[in-house]
Amino acid sequence: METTGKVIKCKAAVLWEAGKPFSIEEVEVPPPRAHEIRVKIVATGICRSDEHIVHGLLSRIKYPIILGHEGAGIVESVGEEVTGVKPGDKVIPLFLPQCGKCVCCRNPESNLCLKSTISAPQAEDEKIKFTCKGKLINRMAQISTFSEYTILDEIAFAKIDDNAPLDRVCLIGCGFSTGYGSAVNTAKVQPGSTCAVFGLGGVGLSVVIGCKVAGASRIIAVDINKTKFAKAKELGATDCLNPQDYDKPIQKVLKDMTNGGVHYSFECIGHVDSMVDALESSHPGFGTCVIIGVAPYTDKISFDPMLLLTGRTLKGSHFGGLKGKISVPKMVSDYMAKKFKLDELVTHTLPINKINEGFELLRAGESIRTILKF
Ligand code: PAD
Ligand code: ZN
Ligand code: ZN
Repeated sequence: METTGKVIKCKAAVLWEAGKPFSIEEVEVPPPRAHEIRVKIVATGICRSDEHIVHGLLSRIKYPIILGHEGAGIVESVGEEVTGVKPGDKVIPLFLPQCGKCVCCRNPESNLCLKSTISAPQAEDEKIKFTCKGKLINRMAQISTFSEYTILDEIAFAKIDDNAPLDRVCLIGCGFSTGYGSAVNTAKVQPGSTCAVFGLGGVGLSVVIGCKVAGASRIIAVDINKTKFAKAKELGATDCLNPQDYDKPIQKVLKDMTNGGVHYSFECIGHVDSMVDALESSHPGFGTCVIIGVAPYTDKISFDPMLLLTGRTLKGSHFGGLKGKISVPKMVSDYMAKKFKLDELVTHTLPINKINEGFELLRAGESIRTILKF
C-alpha cells in the first residue's frame, strides 16, 4: 500500500483537557512496529465511559487524549512478527486486550489481562503513539478509536468476518458485548428467571437483550428517562419502571413485584446508590447482583454486609466477562447469523466532525448509541 512504512497524517478528535469540547485536528500516526498493526477506523460508537473521561471522572487518565474504544476498522499495514492478519482484513480493537500468557488470561474464569491499562496503567506511557502540533497525545485503553488511523498491539484486536457491517458491529467492541455478556456470561441468567436492569443506555439495553436470549421470564427495566421504555420493551423488557413515579424506594417496588426480589439485578448507570439499590433488589438466599456501571473514582460504595451474609452474590463485570480475542469474532458471527438484535441500539449516525453533537445527544438522554463515521 502507498502508505505502508510511512507516517500517516489524518483526522482525529482530540480532547486537549477535561471539561472542554473535542477539537478535530490533524494528527500523525507512525507506522506499526513489530507486534503492532495500523488500522483505518471506519466507525466508532460513543459510550458513557468516554463521557466520564471528558469530565475527568476516571483516575489515572492523562490529557491531551484521543478517546474512543468502541470501534471497527480495516487493517492498513502490519508490523513485523504479526501473524494471522493482513492489510484489508476487518478488525475490532479490544480495550481489554488478551495476551493469552498472563495468569488472568490463562484462567478460564477470568477475562482480565494484566497487560490492560486497567491492570497496568503505567504501561500506556511507554506506548504513546499520536502527535499533534508537535505534542504527544495520550491514548485511551491503548486503542483510541476517535482517530481515522490508530495503532493496535497484536494482543488488542480481534479479526472478524469480512462481510461484517462495521457501522453496526463496532458496538461489539464495547457496549453490546458488555451488557449481553454480563447477562449470559457473568450472571449466567437461567430460563424462567426474573431480572432487573437499572439504566437503559446502550449497555443496559444490551443486558435486556441478553436476559431475553437466556430465556428470562420477567425482565424489569428501570430508568428515570421514560423515553427509553419503548425500546426496552421492543428488546424484551416485560415491565418498565421510573423510580420517580413511586413514593417508596425502587428496591421495595421490585421486591413487592417479584415475591421478595429478583434472581438477577444489573447496575448499568454508574451511581453507587443505584448499585446498593440493585443489590437490595436481588432475592436473599440466591439472588445475584452484577455491577457494570463505572462510578466516579472518588465515590465509594457502602452497604449493610447482612445483604451478602443472607446469601446474595455481588459481582462485577468488565466487558461482559468476555475474552476478546476468542469471543469477539464469535459475537460477530452470531450477529451475522441473527442470533440477537443489535441494530436497534443505533439511534444516530454522524460524521466524526460532529462528535460534539454526538456527546450532546448522550448528555440530553436522546441517543442510545451514536455511530461516528470517518
Ligand atoms: P448511558 O448514559 O447511555 O445510559 C445510562 C442510563 O442510566 C440512561 O438511560 C439514564 O437515563 C439512566 N439513569 C441515570 N441516572 C439514573 C437513575 N438514578 N436511576 C435510573 N436510571 C438512571 O450509558 P451506557 O449505557 O453507555 O453506560 C452505562 C454505564 O456502564 C456507564 O457508567 C459506563 O461507564 C459503564 C460501562 N461499563 C463497561 C464495563 O465494562 N463494565 C463498559 C461500558 C460502559
Ligand atoms: Zn464503553
Ligand atoms: Zn493477559
